[in-house]
Formats: sequence, C-alpha cells, structure tokens
Amino acid sequence: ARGQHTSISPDLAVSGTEPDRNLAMELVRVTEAAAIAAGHWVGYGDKNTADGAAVDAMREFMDTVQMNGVVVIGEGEKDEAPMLYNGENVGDGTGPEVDVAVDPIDGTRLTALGYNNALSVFAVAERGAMFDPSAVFYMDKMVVGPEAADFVDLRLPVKQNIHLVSKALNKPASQLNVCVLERPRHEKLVQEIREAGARVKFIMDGDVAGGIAAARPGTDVDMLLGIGGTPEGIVTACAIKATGGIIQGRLAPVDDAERQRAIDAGHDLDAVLSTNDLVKSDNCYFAATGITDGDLLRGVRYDNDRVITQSMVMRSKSGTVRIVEAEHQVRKWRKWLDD
Ligand code: VTB
Ligand code: MG
Ligand code: MG
Repeated sequence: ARGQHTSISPDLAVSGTEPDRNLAMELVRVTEAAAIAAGHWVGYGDKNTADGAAVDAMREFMDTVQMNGVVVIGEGEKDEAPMLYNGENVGDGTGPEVDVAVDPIDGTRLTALGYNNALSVFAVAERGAMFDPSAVFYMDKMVVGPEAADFVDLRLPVKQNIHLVSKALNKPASQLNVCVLERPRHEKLVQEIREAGARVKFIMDGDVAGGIAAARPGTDVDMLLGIGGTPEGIVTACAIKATGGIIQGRLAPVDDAERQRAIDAGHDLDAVLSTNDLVKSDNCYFAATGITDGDLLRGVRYDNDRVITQSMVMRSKSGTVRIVEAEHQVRKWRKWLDD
C-alpha cells in the first residue's frame, strides 16, 4: 500500500495540500473505468443507463485515489442526468485537498447512438480554484489554440475573431474549421462564421472534446464557438491549462429568472471569463478516456478477452500531455460488462 510515510524519497511523498504529480496517472484509471462502463452501452439507444453505469464506475474508482476531493462540477443538473453531486466528498480522504470536476460521459447521446467524440473526463485542481457554475447552465464560449490565444476576444464580432485566427495561424479563413454545437440557437452564429469565409464543423454534443480539439495541434479543428454547458466550460479550461490555448466564456442565462439568480449570486453577466477565471490554479490535472472514436482519442474497443482504452492525461504545471493506451482483462470488468 502507498501510505503517507512509506515513500523512500521525501519529494515523492503525498503530504500537505499540494496535489502531487503522480495524481495525473491515478486519475486516468478513473476515466478508464467510466469509459469501460459506458462503452458497454454504446449504440443501444439508452443514454441514461449508459450515464448511470459511467457515474457508478467513476464513483467507485475515484474513492481509491489519494486525495481529499470535493465535487465542484458534477454536471448533469441541466439534463437531469445521473450525476455526482456538487459537494460530494470523493477520494480516499487522505492527501491533497482538491476541487474535482467530472463528466462521466460528455456526450451521452453520442454514446447511446454510436456517434463520434463521446469522452469520459475528470479534472482536479487545488481547493477553491474552480469557478462555481451552479448559477447559470449555459455559457457562450470561444476556444482557440496557443498561436491565436493572445489575439481573439469574445467581445469582438465573430467575423473579426475569425480574421484574427486566420492571421495568427497564417492560413486563409477558408482553411479554418470552427466547431459548433448543432443547435437552433446557433443559426446566426453559423451564418456569421460562413460569411467570414470559414467552415462550420458541427458536433451533435460533446463540446469538451470540441474545445480540446480546438486548442490542440493536429486536430483539424481551429476554433470552437457557441453556447454550451457551463460545467463543460470549466472542464475544458482544466484541459486547456495543460495543452495551451485559451477559453473565454460569458454566462448565458436562458431567461430573466436565471439572469436574476446569477446577479443575486454576484455574477457579472457581461464579464468575459478567461481560462484563469474558470480555473484559478496552475496546478491542475486532467484525464479523459475516449468512449466512442473521436478527433482526440479512440473509443473503447474489444479484442477477445481484452478491452482497450485510449486516454489523455495532462498536468498543467509541467504542461505534459500523455496519451495512454491500456489493455484491460474483460474478466476483471465483469461487473460492468455483464448483462
Ligand atoms: C454541451 C455538450 C454536452 O450539453 O455542453 C451541451 O458538451 C449544451 O447543452 O454534451 P444543450 O445540449 O442543452 O444544448 C451536452 O449536450 C449535454 O451535457
Ligand atoms: Mg455527462
Ligand atoms: Mg456533459
């Protein structure tokens, strides 16, 4: 067992309140478990059962991680989906005090329907670092990679931001792919993107994967725009801390009641929230495992007696991004894979 005082090197001991570098590799076990559980339900048309399985697996594995975590981003309220509850204590209770953001499945519909880009994600940052998303379900978002990060501004017209990204990436607008959630609310946005000469790459769900793809090189997505879940915005920010790039967000209440609730909670609805506003800490950890195939990761695959997963793990402090391919023995996962 890896106890508090058993480490031979004091540097490696998990003590005090600083999340340790090893946490990153621990977290990937959690998203692997959730993805394997969710993977069992891919294509069966039942998103709540898939989500429930992923939540259960995540909860079980999370509690083996050496951390004293509180769920800040549980996700699921908006969709009345199975979820981890805000304020829920997670981890084994020892080790660093952290905020936890989870999305056992981002893209439950994608999972249920066998579409691309469903992910299981998990992020951790120092206690108190994460923005509280509970006042407003939706956020207007813009994500770009490191090259364009210093130029864009959510307050500018879409056309101008696209022009700025085009300049920063040194390619014509016609070579820019802008990822947008396919929703009626984005009709005008889509028109503006196309009028600026760029292309729209619609996603059905899963703007966490879309946002990370926009911030990562070599993905065919240059930018993400549009309104998606606020929790997903914070999860995306955790990933972006390590990949580089930026997210900018503005809370987007759907009606006057939500607007008032946000104002009462002390939010400035005109404020543009930066990556650092969404996650204050520079010591944050992010893990994601593919459920279905996607731009970032392969989905859960089966090969006789093995389940194969692909994940990404990152730590912002070092900026390391690791892609982890894992083979799991089906027999050890019976609980999640039977019936
Ligand atoms: C996005 C997407 C999610 O919610 O945040 C989206 O990433 C936004 O809300 O996968 P609507 O679906 O209501 O437009 C999800 O689709 C579901 O949480
Ligand atoms: Mg979800
Ligand atoms: Mg989600």
